[in-house]
Amino acid sequence: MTKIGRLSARSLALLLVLVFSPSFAAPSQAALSQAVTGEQIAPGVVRFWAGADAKAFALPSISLQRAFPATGPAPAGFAVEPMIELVDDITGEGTAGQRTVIEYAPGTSLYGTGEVPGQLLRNGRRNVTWNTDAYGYGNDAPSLYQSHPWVLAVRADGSSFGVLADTTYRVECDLRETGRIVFNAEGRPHAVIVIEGATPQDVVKGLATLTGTIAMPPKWAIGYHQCRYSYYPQSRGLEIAQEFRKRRIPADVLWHYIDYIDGFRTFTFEPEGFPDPAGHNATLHEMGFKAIWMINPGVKAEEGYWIYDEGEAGDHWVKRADGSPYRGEVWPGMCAFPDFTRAETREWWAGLYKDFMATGIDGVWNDMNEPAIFNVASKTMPEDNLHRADSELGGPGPHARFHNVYGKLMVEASREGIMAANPDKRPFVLSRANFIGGHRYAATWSGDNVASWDHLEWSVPMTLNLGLSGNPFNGPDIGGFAGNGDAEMFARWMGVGAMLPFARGHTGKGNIDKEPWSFGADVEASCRRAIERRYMLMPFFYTLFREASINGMPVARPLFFADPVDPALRSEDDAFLLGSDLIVAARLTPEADRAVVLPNGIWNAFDFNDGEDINLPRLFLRGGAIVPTGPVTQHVDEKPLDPLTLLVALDENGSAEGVLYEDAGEGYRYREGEYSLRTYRAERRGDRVVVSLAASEGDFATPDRELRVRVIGPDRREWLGAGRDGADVAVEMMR
Ligand code: MIG
Repeated sequence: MTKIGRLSARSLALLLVLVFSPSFAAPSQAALSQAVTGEQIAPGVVRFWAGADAKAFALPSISLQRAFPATGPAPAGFAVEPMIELVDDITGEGTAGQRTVIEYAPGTSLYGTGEVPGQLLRNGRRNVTWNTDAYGYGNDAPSLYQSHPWVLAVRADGSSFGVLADTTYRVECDLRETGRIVFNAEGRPHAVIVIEGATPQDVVKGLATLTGTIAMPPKWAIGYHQCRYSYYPQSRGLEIAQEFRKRRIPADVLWHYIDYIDGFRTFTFEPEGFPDPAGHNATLHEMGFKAIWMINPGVKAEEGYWIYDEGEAGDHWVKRADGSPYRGEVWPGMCAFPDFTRAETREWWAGLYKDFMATGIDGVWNDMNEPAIFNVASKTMPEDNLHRADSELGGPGPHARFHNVYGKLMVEASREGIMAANPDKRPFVLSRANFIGGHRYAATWSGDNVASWDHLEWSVPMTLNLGLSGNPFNGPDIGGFAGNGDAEMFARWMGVGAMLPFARGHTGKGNIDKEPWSFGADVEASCRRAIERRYMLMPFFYTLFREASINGMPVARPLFFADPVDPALRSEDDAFLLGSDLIVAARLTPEADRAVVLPNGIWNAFDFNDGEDINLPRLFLRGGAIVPTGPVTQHVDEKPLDPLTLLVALDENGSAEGVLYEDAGEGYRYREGEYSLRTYRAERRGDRVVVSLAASEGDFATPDRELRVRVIGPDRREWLGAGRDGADVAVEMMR
């Protein structure tokens, strides 16, 4: 590895400068810099260090799902050779850190970097990992709510690599200079993990082997969610739920936010507006709705409030640097903050969910967990606050080290608590703050966006880049959180939002109503069609979530996944793939209809008899694909999947294939084999297409049901057939 020699010369020079500079004081971070070393930790995955001393001095990883001991030396000729140096001043303000530079060849496109505003392609951009309450963020906001020090690079030839700066400290991820990826990380030395792959898909899967995958969510969580800040009192929420059923707009979940909380004392209910949460939840359940309620981390510092008293007695709070109590202001006034870096505190917090969930709550939303603090310039707690972290998190340290994982550790605790409270159910947690790897505990929404055309456009690339950063279950506030927007914007937002992995309408306090019917009959019709599409595609969505849970492939994928060599797809922001078979070409601008760039190969336009609706995305099915769909239902459990309708597009050889995954949609019996994974295959034989069940696995009893086949050809030509699922179905193709 030639660059190592060059590197050590650099570090040596740096060391000499530092040794002879008058401000040099031992121990120096830079003095730890030696020749870069690499060790393989998985096939195609190499972990680099600034040298043996740096490795010895590094903190344990909080990104990875387990330790990943070295399996051998870096393979000879490994394509990526990072230059890593430890420096005593990474910020220009005297903070020690580590600089990593990775050079890349012309024609390389950069993605990932987690939750970032603006376009998909990240070449030329800069962001800083520092979880931030970023209400109404702009395109130049360096830091949003979550942190993913991770870049995915796709070379001109379609081969790919990814780089993870494996540190929880603040990292400037600087992609402004052509040809160089630069990570400027504060804090102690850290590993730089490089994943090399033949395709970007390989690298994303490689990231999932390191950081884990999402667990299979409850099926209802993939339905449509309705939210607002706030539906108050509880009867208002019920009215909203009833309105969905009355208007025949499918929905699965109604959300409850901070205004249900008694004086914002977390885990309490305000008795006037919410006198009977259990009864309220039961009524929602009768209507086929699930209920999600919000829990915030800040605990009102008030003697006599039992959670505060317990936290005091158990010594659970984050402290100031000098060990005195830290208090910060949030909704309840002055608050204490659980120190989630301690297992003991996480267990305590998890236990608080037992009685809360017993009121019939189905899922939990953790908000404000950057943690957001009011009335301070930094918007968060002092960086020198003390966390008494357990040794597996590297032991005690300053907030600067744990800030970016505060939300992640909180949702880990929340998830544990919910699972303990409802051991037979799959947990659902939504979190505003998180860190790379935290997708194992919580889904994401893209924070307090704005009801503007810009933010509508960013909805797609933000979702895609999060997916490329290992976090597949996410989506924007449909309709925009800040401000009102207008009817056309809302309709188009619903059109695309209903096709994103997490689909929730939401808006902030004081805004106009933003339910699907709030903008008049035409927009209501568009919203109904958009959400009906999601429910017709539910068998497909569910199958894609299963894939994400197994190998980390995102549900929504960038268009370039269809052809990583085609430069025309590298910066496509409006269109994306669901799985690998369906293109969603969204309409994200007022009036004008942008041209859709389609990948090479066969992509057949189709719709659900809703193609005239200008607010809905256009859909294209890949030649060679079979996509499972079902009837419109008002919620996911309303009725069994019958009939099953397969959308079939033939490839150039006249064949197609696709899978359908099913299970109970809840619980864990699928892990004991109670699932159904069916592979369908279509073959053209003369003027007929025969669709057969080619393989079937698992013990889940699918209904004895009708199978409909819709063969979708070029130029919107279609041929229909029907039979029974399990038997061959022949479709006559008239010429
Ligand atoms: O500062 O719970 O991002 O989605 O509706 C407001 C009320 C606090 C911020 C969240 C937003 C939520 C709101 N919360």
